[in-house]
Amino acid sequence: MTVRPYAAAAAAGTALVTLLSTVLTAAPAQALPPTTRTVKDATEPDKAYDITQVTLRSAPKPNRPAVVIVKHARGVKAGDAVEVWFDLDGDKVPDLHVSGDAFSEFTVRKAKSFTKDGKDISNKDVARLAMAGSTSKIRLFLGRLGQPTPTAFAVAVKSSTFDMPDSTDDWAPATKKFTKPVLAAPLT
Ligand SMILES: [Ca+2]
Ligand SMILES: [Ca+2]
Repeated sequence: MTVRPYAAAAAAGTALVTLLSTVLTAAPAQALPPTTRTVKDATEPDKAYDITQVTLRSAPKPNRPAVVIVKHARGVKAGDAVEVWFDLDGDKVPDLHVSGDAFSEFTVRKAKSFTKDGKDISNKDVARLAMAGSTSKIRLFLGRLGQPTPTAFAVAVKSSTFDMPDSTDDWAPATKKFTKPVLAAPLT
């Protein structure tokens, strides 16, 4: 009888191999997102808090965060603000909205669209925003969102400065548009 667990494991292993080969065979048609992606944004002196680059990076391990690095053309000043929307299911509609002001608190909310937020989930510690120097860094713990954990994410980033007209807002990659996705974490 002692062989049974091994037989079961072997059967499960065969099933996994079958599944993997199915996935791998299907891969060329639907390539997996990469683990990192960098989007350059135009240098625009007429923007209040100009974004010049956005980098998305997968979590290196399940307990580590995925990271979004936003580069700005100058150092952060009081009154600057950054907002990041995340698309977690590839439908190009925001699911999560992180917003923060320089030298102040940030807020994490579920999102329904670029203009409508849902529940405030700041206390779940799903995302953290830090604005320092000429960099805004967002760390993303997607495992804390509950099941199923998203397999990939894309971002839309907006920068602005208090008391400046909307026309000086900067968006990356473009107004209310998402980057292409990266994996939330490497597939193992
Ligand atoms: Ca820009
Ligand atoms: Ca979505």
